[in-house]
Amino acid sequence: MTANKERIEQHIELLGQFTATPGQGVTRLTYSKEDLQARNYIKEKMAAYGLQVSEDGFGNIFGKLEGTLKDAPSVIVGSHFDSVPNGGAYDGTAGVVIGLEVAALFQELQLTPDYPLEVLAMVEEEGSRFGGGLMGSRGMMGVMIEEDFTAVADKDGILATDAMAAIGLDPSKEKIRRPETIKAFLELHIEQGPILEEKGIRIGVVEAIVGLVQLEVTVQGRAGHAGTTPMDRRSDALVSAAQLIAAFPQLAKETGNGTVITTGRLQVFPNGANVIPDKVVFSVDIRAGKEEHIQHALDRVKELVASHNGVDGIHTIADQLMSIEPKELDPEIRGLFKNISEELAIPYCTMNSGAGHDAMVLSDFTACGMVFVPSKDGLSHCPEEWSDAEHLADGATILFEAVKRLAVE
Ligand code: HGY
Ligand code: MN
Ligand code: MN
Repeated sequence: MTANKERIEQHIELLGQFTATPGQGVTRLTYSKEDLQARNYIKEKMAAYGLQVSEDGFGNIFGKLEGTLKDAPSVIVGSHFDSVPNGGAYDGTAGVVIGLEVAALFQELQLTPDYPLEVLAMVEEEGSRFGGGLMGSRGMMGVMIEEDFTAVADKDGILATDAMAAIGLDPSKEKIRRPETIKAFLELHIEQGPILEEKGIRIGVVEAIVGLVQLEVTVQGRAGHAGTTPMDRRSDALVSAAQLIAAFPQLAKETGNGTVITTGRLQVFPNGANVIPDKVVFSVDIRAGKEEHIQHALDRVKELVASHNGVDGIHTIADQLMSIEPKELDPEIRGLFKNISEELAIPYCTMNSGAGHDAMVLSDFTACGMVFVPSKDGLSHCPEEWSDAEHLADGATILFEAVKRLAVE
């Protein structure tokens, strides 16, 4: 049985319309109007494919196809459905759509699994609204505790729990997913890099995912008049922040081993053209394949930030928002994906992921596997993000076969 390319393409296209920035990529922030539109679409399709639909206390969406075995753990297929600002239509969404496609294939074949199948659409993987990232998966697996969640707010001070209620979600619902209720978690994702396309290969079987640390650095200076304040009497927060950020690429290079450091978000206060910046807040995202390299780069970043503290009236703080160590994915599931690809004569290669994924969180609690499909020109986290529906259909067929072998005795 092969997946339905047209059905996949249609889901991607329709979900891509739920964006706050039409014509400028997909901006779908967690618990926003666009979240609600996508949520309703996903729930409607889950129901249409015969799944029992539910949402947890974070707003993660579950669609369950009961199995013949009572109270047996589920094989879960899914990903996230939030986005980065002005992102693409495939990051996360493709994995949710493939979950829907697997459910549709079970329905078409009137196939009842022995272990339940669940399709999962998770919230706030990107951290675009509430910072950190992997919130839906960390929440449901209890990695982020209740009181931390109730304190979570966006940059406008809107609490996550209030934002949930504003779109009709109930934060008091059950939050924790007990690990013993999960047999395996499978995630299809776009590669978000150039390797598969350059190799001319359709499927990547992911072996490991880099670890990452996210910091928020605050540089506190003193506001002043741009015209009347002599240069030697300034505590300019933006000059200090700029010097720090400009030093990160060299730090990453010195750490080596593929270590990357990125500042993607920066806020200047009060942000007036004729005002010496009083305060700057910026993000630092550090990644590497080995924990020791992440730690080395993190130590160097913290040292550098601290070196500006107390100099010329500048004060600096580095807050750690989230960290997750590198993760190896389940060898048996990797082997399953390889065998199925060979049986179906679908060219594949093994590879590591430079992007973070919800599977990193779940892999501490259950067997996890990921399959990548090529990203055109290796682009992602931008409106140009695109993957071929043929490749997505290949991925769906592989995941469908894998679910059958994991869930049907
Ligand atoms: O940042 C990442 O790697 C993922 O897109 N959240
Ligand atoms: Mn992403
Ligand atoms: Mn993603």
